[in-house]
Amino acid sequence: PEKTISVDAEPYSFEFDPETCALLIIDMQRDFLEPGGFGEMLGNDVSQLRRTIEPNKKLLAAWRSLGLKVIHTREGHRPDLADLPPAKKIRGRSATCIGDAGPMGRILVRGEAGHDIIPELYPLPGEPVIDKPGKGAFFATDLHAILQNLGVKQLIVTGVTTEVCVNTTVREANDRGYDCIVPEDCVGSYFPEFQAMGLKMIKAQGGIFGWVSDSTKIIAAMT
Ligand code: C5J
Repeated sequence: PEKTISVDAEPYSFEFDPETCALLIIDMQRDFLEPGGFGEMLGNDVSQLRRTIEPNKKLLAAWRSLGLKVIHTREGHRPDLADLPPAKKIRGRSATCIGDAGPMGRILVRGEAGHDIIPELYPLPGEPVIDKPGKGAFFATDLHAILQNLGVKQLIVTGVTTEVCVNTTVREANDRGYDCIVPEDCVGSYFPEFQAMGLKMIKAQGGIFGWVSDSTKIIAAMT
């Protein structure tokens, strides 16, 4: 039986049926979040991302306790790098790029320690993990097929980074017909101004790509 829950959100309340709403956690990988990882090696302040761990943990625990659908993504490439576009590889003209040896194994290569999801949010058996080569989680993956097969119509999108992989995924999802709500305490950027604008872009113009809220409001509405 359908059950509609209403969450306080911007630009207006988000209505959803938990049975057809999945929690989609984007790229909470060790290389982006952990001290000593690739992100920090590039000079980024990982604390800007680490503040999202605790809220994500709470939301994930609430979602799991109700037996609802959870999907995780990881950004990365095949060990032979055959799926790495040259345009992505040469980006930044950095001495160290994707596929090179990094502090936690080869950078953004599947199977390496740094590519894996942080232990705090580690997927449970049965929770799909989408390995994506791009920013958006729909590009060159089976995410859309999995969501269709599960009967999912709406998504709670969390993870990192707000302006890159979260924003791209929300835009891709909305074009494919999914409603997306983004809890701002569960998404992070290395750059505070991009965090603010990345969220503003989603909810502008009457919610052009989706809704913005907070995990405490979503959890409160569920219980
Ligand atoms: C993600 C990135 N996950 N910023 N990647 O946002 O390169």
